[in-house]
Amino acid sequence: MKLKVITSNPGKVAEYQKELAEYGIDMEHVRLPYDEVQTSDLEEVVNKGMDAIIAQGVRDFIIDDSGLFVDALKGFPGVWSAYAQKTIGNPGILRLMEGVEDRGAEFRCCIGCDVMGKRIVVTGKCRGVITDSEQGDGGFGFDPVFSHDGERTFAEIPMDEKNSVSHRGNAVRLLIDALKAEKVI
Ligand code: ITT
Repeated sequence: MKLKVITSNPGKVAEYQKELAEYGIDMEHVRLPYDEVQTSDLEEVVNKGMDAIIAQGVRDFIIDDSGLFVDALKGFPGVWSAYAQKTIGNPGILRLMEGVEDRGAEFRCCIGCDVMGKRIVVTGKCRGVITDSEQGDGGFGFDPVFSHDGERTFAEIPMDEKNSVSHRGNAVRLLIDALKAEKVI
């Protein structure tokens, strides 16, 4: 089976490919612009995005809306993560966290999957901390400033290890359960 991953972010496609290949699912990277509504709810962004894509006649796809929610910043950048990453970047996040003792943060990933006429929406989470400096050059986005174990950042660990604990890995495991329940795989 082939599923389109509709995203501007090749890092996401690589993570999906790694996790879903063993179920005989091939990922095809597709860049297809669609309107992302601005709300504070990842699942609403995904559901509205899926409606917009289906309205264009596209089927059998995955979209993923993710965000980094920092406790001390009251959940910022959250649903505005892509904008924050493009504007202030990781140095900006580190500056906002300068001198802040509470380093707690949570990555969340909401996956919307349209497959064989069914709609599956699942959300995975991963708790961790914001580091004091950027570390590592693997991964993408906020990976160099997020550590799930308080020792190494997501940019310092292999993709397999990131997937075994990450928000996206957890969301993919929920997606696999749902695909099995729907007898898609
Ligand atoms: P889309 O085209 O799929 O929307 P995007 O990169 O804009 O791609 P999101 O809006 O879902 O994706 O992501 C919000 C931001 O969070 C974006 O800057 C990502 O780089 C970052 N991000 C998402 N998942 C991440 C991960 O696993 N590790 C680090 N940063 C991540």
